[in-house]
Amino acid sequence: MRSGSYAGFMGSPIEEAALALSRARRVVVLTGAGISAESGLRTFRDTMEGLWKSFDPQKLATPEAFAADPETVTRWYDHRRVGCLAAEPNAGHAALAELERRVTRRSGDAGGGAGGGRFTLLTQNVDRLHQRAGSVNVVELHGSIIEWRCTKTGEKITPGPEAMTEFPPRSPCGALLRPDVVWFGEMLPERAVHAAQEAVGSCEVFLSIGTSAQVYPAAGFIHQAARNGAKTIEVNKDPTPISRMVDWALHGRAGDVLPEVVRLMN
Ligand code: BV8
Repeated sequence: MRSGSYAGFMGSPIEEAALALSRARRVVVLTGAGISAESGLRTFRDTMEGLWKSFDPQKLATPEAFAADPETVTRWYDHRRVGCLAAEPNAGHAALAELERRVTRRSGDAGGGAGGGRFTLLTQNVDRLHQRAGSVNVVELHGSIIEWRCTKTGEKITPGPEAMTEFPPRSPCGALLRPDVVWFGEMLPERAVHAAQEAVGSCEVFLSIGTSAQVYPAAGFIHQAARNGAKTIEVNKDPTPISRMVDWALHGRAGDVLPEVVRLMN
């Protein structure tokens, strides 16, 4: 971990991280499954009943798996979809929505530049809980499980809250429906990658929350931000491959740490 002292201020890591966020005009946040854990949604890796412990992602989260067994893949995804719709955003999601409001409310730069601060929330999550918590500038790097799309026309539909009854589901034209997520081996949406690159290229603070930092290209953004001189903060209940490289590693649950960071901001 790089030395944590910030602009001569010597406080605790969380106080220093809060000070950095209080002063930043361009902030990027990356979230992973860990921020939704306190909403009751299982993560992929970190617990015995993690999604990937019970299901091998290469058997379910790839186009090849869908082509080979569309019924099993769509049953798994519809099960998760219904769970996401039944879940509620938690205090961590709410704190990020408040952080966005504070950053974007900041006045123009010293040179009287127009517009307030810029806040970009990059998420690997497909559950749409950030949007339900009030976050506005959300970039869904890996798509959304709430929307599905026709494999023939690309038309998107939003199934209702109840579980599907036909597997694999079909679109009105008769072709298979698939979740509008990015599977392993698939390119991320071009608009999402462009938005991420643009935000990461100019951010002053990069905040990584609830991710094991192992899936690319999402896991590469913090390194790009650090190379561009951004201060980096991690919030995670466990150490990860980036815990030693960040300026401030805040160990704890996102639902506890994030509200405390916002409370400490001036
Ligand atoms: C691509 C949607 C071009 C579907 C997902 C280098 C460059 C580019 C690609 C690659 C590369 N190397 C390898 C690749 C291929 C691959 C990849 O990265 N593989 C990994 C396994 C090595 N990447 C791709 O295929 C990407 N496509 O780049 O296209 C290409 C293609 C092929 C080859 C080259 C280039 C597409 C990746 C997207 C896959 N789709 N999701 C779905 O949801 O089913 S990935 C999915 O898994 C998530 O979206 C997320 O990204 C990942 C899980 O990670 P996390 O979110 O971090 O969750 P995890 O459980 O792992 O960790 C949770 C963390 O939270 C833990 O640290 C835990 O301690 C913490 N935590 C738990 N509770 C709390 C908490 N923290 C705080 N508070 C708590 N309460």
